[in-house]
Amino acid sequence: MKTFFSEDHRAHFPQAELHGGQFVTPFERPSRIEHVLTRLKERGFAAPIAPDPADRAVVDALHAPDYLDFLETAWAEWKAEGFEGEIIAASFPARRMQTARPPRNIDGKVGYYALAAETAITEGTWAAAWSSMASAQAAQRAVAAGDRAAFALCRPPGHHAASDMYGGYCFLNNAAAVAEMFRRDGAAKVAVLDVDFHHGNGTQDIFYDRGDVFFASLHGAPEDAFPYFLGFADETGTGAGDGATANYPMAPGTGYGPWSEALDDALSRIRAFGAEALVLSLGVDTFKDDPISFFKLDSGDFLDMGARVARAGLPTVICMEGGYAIEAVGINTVNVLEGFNN
Ligand code: Q9C
Ligand code: ZN
Repeated sequence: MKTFFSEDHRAHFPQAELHGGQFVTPFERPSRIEHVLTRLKERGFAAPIAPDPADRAVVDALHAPDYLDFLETAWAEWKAEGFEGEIIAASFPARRMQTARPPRNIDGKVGYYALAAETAITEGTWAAAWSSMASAQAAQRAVAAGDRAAFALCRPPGHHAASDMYGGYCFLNNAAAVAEMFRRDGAAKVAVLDVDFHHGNGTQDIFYDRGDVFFASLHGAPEDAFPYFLGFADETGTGAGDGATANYPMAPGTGYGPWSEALDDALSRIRAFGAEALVLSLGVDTFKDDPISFFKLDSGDFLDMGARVARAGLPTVICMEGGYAIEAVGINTVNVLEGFNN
């Protein structure tokens, strides 16, 4: 299995994450990736391939033009306003406020486009997010050209990014772009399976009214876990997308027994849907020692996870999402790939 990866992820290295009322070093940090690269090498995977630039048309199909403009220009506007720190959202359009028009002021714009305040934007965020998108797209092209599967070592992650919102460490929705590319290449139906600990609200939102892309997510129940306001079991899609969304919210302490039952159910739904290609949003923050999550998967469980996903028998692009138990992120991620391969 080829890995696609861009060193440009390093341009995004915020110093601040708002966590528990303090600014801490972000959980989503560049070193996460080093552990994956090291483990890939140890386990005999081929050297990562630097991706060609991303196709802008695919990104334009998923994200709103004003949102993309905002991401590209936010840092310059923030500096021009005289702000000294990193970009952190502080004012949100909450209940019964206006959501139709983005403010002119950059502080207002930031709140308009943010879905949460933990995620900082910095000078290099756009370049890094664009490179992450490029890795995802390159992995899709490898699979479209005949590879059984490919791994996009994306950073920053993407699944919380909606058409016009960033947050949860995500800016551009890499997995959604891969699904869209499979459709453009002629697959009538595509599935996105999101096994990150957190609900893939962005991906769900992008495809919620579409009948050509099935979205399934296994995650910490919204009552207890970020993003809190989406990912309930009764969200099943709308319009042409009615029945093409499946959510599996699970309680604190959930281990691999019940988790893998949900996985099998999601995979059988994907089979019944008739998907011709699969995008795996792979977060390994389901690991028992993850610092911000509450599932109890062991490292060995990730091998079995990969094997079960492979049994779907579909051309598959695996996109890196979350995972914050820094030392174990490499082992757990590569275990999924090895379980898939064997
Ligand atoms: N301060 C992904 O796994 N909540 N995003 C932060 C700790 C946001 C996770 C809680 C978690 C976002 C891609
Ligand atoms: Zn996550």
